[in-house]
Amino acid sequence: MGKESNLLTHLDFLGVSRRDFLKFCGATATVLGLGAGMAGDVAEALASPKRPSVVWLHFAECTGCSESLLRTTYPDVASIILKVISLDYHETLMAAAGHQAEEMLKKATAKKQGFLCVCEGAIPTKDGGVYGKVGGRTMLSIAKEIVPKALATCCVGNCACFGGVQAAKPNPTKAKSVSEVTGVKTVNIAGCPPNAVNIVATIVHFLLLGKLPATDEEGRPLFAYGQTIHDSCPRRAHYEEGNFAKAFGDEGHRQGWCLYELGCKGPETSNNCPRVLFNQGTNWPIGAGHPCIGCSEPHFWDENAPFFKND
Ligand code: FSX
Ligand code: SF4
Ligand code: F3S
Repeated sequence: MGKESNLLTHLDFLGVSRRDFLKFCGATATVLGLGAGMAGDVAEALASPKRPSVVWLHFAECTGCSESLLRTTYPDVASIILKVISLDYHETLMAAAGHQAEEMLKKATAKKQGFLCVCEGAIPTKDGGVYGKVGGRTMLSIAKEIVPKALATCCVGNCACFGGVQAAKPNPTKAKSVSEVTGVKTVNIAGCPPNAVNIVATIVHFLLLGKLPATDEEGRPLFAYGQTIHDSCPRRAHYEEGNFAKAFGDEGHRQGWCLYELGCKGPETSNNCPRVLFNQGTNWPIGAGHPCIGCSEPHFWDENAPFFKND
């Protein structure tokens, strides 16, 4: 507990309360299926000075995945990620720029204890990758250099996992997933964007147990993607009873009936949205009356379009 107490004192100093931190650890343990009683173990894993650093690489994307992480305000995940997990390199969040940033990437990837690589975005491959560059280097060459050196790589968002919107037809830059480009098997936190809870839980799983979580055949962690949206949708009873909204804004839609006939892809989409919700547990797409578009499935932009039926 010594390390943990030091960490808690440090967090108090940084403005993250002890209560919030332990609540965060309990919530993360619960999402991982470990039980809230493991909160102390999660806290200890995060406090360990031996934990590997986390290097977050940006490729071609809308940065919605980082936004999803940072918009979680209770507990303040951003503070926890930045100040506890030690995100040693994140182009959007770090203060360093230019040569100083390049130096930080070199240092973070050369640490003795190794590093966990988190990738956001797909990688343009056409014409030697010239359609995506960071600091004058192609994303293609950065991915090929850094990803194979990592202890493990976690893809955040549909773009990094499967190509996402960048790879949608006609895919003018021939964008590909991190795994296709590097040949490295990645853990895929799918979604456009994915839920911050699942991103954090996967990173914590690695720091706590020294390995990435078990996955399905698409590389998605089973703790989050082991069930379909339809399996735990609160509108499921309406589906079973044949109560379907027929048009946006009609009586059935206003009464919270099933959105299947408006194009809902919940039955063939694996994700835990109905159980963990978004924005600090406020709501989720179907809760707001929007059909699931299947954003955690490979190639959903092409395969699930049109997203709505409203005739
Ligand atoms: Fe892709 Fe992430 Fe969609 Fe955007 O950066 S998964 S376009 S929400 O944000 O990569
Ligand atoms: Fe299934 Fe979608 Fe209907 Fe929910 S709204 S019960 S996920 S079809
Ligand atoms: Fe995406 Fe469907 Fe969840 S669209 S956010 S998987 S409800």
